[in-house]
Amino acid sequence: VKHPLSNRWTLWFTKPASGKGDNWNDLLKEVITFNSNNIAPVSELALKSDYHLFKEGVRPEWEDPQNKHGGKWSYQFKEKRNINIDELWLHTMLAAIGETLEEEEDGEVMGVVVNVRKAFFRIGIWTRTIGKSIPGRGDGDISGGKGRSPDKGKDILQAIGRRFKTVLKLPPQEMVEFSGHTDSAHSGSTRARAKFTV
Ligand code: M7G
Repeated sequence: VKHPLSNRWTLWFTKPASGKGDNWNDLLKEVITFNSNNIAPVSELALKSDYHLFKEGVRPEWEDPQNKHGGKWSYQFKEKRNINIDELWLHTMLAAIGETLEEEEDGEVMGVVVNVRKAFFRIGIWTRTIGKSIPGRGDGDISGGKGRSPDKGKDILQAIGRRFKTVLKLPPQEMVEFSGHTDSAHSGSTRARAKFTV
């Protein structure tokens, strides 16, 4: 059994001592233990299972206020036996956590998803926008809310798509597809028509 991480990791914090009387044991605190080893690897999940890793406060649903104007980049691996889905999913999660999929100011990436289906594994990256301004947000002309020009929204998404492709180690001729969640909801499936590809 290949686990996503080979060790459990704990982040510790040492509180600054306030005076001479402080003892080390009271200052040293466990902040969080990332116990990935207790999580079943994707390769062992039953068909129709998903994992969703999202920013705190965002539910992995189209309906969430922070997703409802957004979309996703996705890729389907149809040769299920020939790919190491555990490693691909780990690298996708690490790219999301390490924030290497976008520039800090973009604020597009909401989470990452893996779907286990009969004919394929699908990995997706959910974005806050589809590269257009969000009406009624009062955040200016475009999605980022920091004075992006209209074309910049789509450029940002395409840059995320290209980085996604690198994380998945896909050859140039393989395309990742972007689709809006609204289309996914209307078609009743994620297999909605792609808006663009890279
Ligand atoms: P999927 O798992 O994205 O793709 O959607 P699949 O068709 O390859 O399995 C499967 C179904 O799950 C959809 O048709 C919806 O019924 C339901 N579903 C999936 N998502 C992500 C959502 C969501 O965000 N909101 C709602 N309401 N249903 C969803």
